[in-house]
Amino acid sequence: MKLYQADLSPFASRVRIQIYAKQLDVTFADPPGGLSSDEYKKINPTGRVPALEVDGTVIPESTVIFEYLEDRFPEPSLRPAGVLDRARARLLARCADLYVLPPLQALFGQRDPATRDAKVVEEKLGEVRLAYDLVEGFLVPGPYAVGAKLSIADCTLFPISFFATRLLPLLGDKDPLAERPKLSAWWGAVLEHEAVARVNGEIEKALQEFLAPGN
Ligand SMILES: N[C@@H](CCC(=O)N[C@@H](CS)C(=O)NCC(=O)O)C(=O)O
Repeated sequence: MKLYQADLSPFASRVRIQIYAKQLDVTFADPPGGLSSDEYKKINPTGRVPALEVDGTVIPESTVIFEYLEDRFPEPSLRPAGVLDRARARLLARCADLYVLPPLQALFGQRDPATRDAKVVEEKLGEVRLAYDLVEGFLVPGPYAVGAKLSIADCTLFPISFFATRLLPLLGDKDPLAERPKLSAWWGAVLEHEAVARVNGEIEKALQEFLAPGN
């Protein structure tokens, strides 16, 4: 199997955590011609990463890839044991995608003080705070997001929260995890997981390269 991906992508990062946690034999590739290029769209019509190539078939969309890998390689399982906990894990992942990530992406576009729009920053910071209040409320006693095992909730929330913890202080706001007790405890625990720690290092390195002068 081959995963078209980018280390900085929160969508690709959730799948890398899963691949490392399950110790799957997957090679990683940059999208040929770049994201959204005609060349890459011939392989993956969405032009986005991640996309998983399996025996000549390409599966786009991180959540679809995640579920495919769970179905095909059930052990070790990243699905909580009970059906209610599975719903809780999917709910947290969905909250992260639907409510935390969009305002964060808008804020990422505001990182340069020279072109920053204070009104947009204030509005989007408010949306991020509300979204993390939701997540804090839905977190289940850990150490992971839903109980004692890594799940789609951790894999989705971790890379998104990496950006939140970096970006909000840059914009003069508080780290949104530090001021929420359940999220703060979760962050400390999830970073101890080997697969998460590995992806943490990969995103950090990719971010430094992205932010390097002249890039
Ligand atoms: N819903 C998609 C989103 C993937 C996505 O937007 N990835 C970004 C990188 S973080 C991308 O490939 N963007 C390319 C573009 O917008 O041209 C998923 O979950 O995989």
